[in-house]
Amino acid sequence: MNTLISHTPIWAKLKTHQQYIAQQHLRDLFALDPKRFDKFSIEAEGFLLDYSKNYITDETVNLLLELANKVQLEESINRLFSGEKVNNTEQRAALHTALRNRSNTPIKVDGKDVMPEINKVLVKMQQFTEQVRNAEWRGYTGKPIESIVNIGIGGSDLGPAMVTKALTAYHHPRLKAYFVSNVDATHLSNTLATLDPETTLFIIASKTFTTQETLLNAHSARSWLVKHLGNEQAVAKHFVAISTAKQKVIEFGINPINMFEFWDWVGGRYSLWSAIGLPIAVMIGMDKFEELLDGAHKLDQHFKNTDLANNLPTLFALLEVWYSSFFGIKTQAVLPYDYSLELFPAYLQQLAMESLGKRVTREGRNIDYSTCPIIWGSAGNNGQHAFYQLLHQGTQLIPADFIIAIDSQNDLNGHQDAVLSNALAQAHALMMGRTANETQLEAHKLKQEDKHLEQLINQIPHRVFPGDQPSNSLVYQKLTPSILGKLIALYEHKVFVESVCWNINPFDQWGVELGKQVANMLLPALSSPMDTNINLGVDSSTLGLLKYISKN
Ligand code: G6Q
Repeated sequence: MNTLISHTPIWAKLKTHQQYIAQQHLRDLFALDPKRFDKFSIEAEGFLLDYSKNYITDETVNLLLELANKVQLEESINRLFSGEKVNNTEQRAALHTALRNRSNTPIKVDGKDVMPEINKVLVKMQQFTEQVRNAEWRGYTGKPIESIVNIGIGGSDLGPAMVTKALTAYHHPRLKAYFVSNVDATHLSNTLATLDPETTLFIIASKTFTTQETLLNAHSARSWLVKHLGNEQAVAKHFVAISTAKQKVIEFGINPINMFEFWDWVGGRYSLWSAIGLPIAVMIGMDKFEELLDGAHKLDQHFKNTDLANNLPTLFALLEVWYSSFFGIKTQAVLPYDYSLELFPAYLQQLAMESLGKRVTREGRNIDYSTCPIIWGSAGNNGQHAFYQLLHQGTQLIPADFIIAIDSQNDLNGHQDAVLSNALAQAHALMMGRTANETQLEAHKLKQEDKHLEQLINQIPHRVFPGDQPSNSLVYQKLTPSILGKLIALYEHKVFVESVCWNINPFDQWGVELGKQVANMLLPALSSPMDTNINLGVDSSTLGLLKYISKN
């Protein structure tokens, strides 16, 4: 598109509409329309999405859908699914949907159907996971594997770590999973300190097999293993690799037989559906891993085949575009009221912020509207006793996603009702707030209970809650592999829809590449005594820090 979307009539209409709607309080919108919940909630694919607590009316939704049509969202969805090179800066397809294409219909990249290769790797994963789980795969000294250590970072860590944790209820009873990502030796050392080398299996997960953090951790893990088991040959029984770079895996010393392949059309943060999901599959079994894929596939079908007005990812995304580009929000909270999803906000941070944290269009033009807000959050109840204060009485507009499981993975008397009442109470209180009048009434009530009136009256300004914080509530029955697959796919497609509205490429990550490049440039200056006259071409602050650290 040559014209920036912000210079089109539909954008102007949304801007004008925003000025009108921003003057309403959310509680007034509810007072005006008692059918708001019925109107602005939908049930699909095992979810109830209640988006009624947002700054929207029928007109808003219609205008946002007009925007989606203007940017030709449906055409873009088709391009994504059909294997077109939608990652235009790297000339690659983005086919995470093919990895979970359970219908097995052919999907072509450069004229070649990718499904046979995908299925081949799935079969290899199945054989391997069964061997490990059934204790047929044994360590060098003949003992069954008990600990799985995934060594990877970014996309090769966050997705598998989040899913593995979320599905703890499905873990094999003999196996424990660990995820080592940080290059600070403390991460690996603390993990290894608890492990027995004879029963530990390392999964080295790196798409490129060049990532500094992962390779250093992998080499150190290898030395630890060889030192304890006394023979290089032990590596074959304790190391497997997941990568697109076969030669580099061989150079590391892992036999390609123990390598699980994936392809350059799988983006790091979209890769948990590929062999990168191996630690998940080992922990929960291949049948459950396939249920995760099945769930995601069902959500893919929903996204592809449902009209935009009833399309979960599309509605979700349009709301965020609305807040980010028209209300100028800077941050968005993700609040799972499902402890199993403890790592979901961190996972989502990468998915959204690495995909949408961009400032030029697909064609490389500077954009003049806000894109991705900062995504943050933590498991619901914990957050209430920490940062929710700012949501209730701080100065910023912060939309929130409440992600709510009706049933917990575990059943202890009274616990789940407490979780649910807190979730609903918070969404309600954030939206309604409490006015000065209501606070005063409460003060008088408290006075009758013999509280000190003067103090209560002085507290009124502090006890007023403006409310008017919008939120979505996404409710499901229980976190099964299938529901989790759907949830992740829902957010993946949400990110995609936003990228289409903003006309940015969500599948590259030049910011990550820059970090890798500069760190590699500075590394030699730290690993040997520093020549004080060295010209690294860095600013005086960085040079000063380098010299100080090198000296000490
Ligand atoms: C993800 C990013 C990035 C990547 C890591 C690890 O989309 O590209 O987070 O996953 O940098 O890269 P490797 O898998 O190549 O080690």
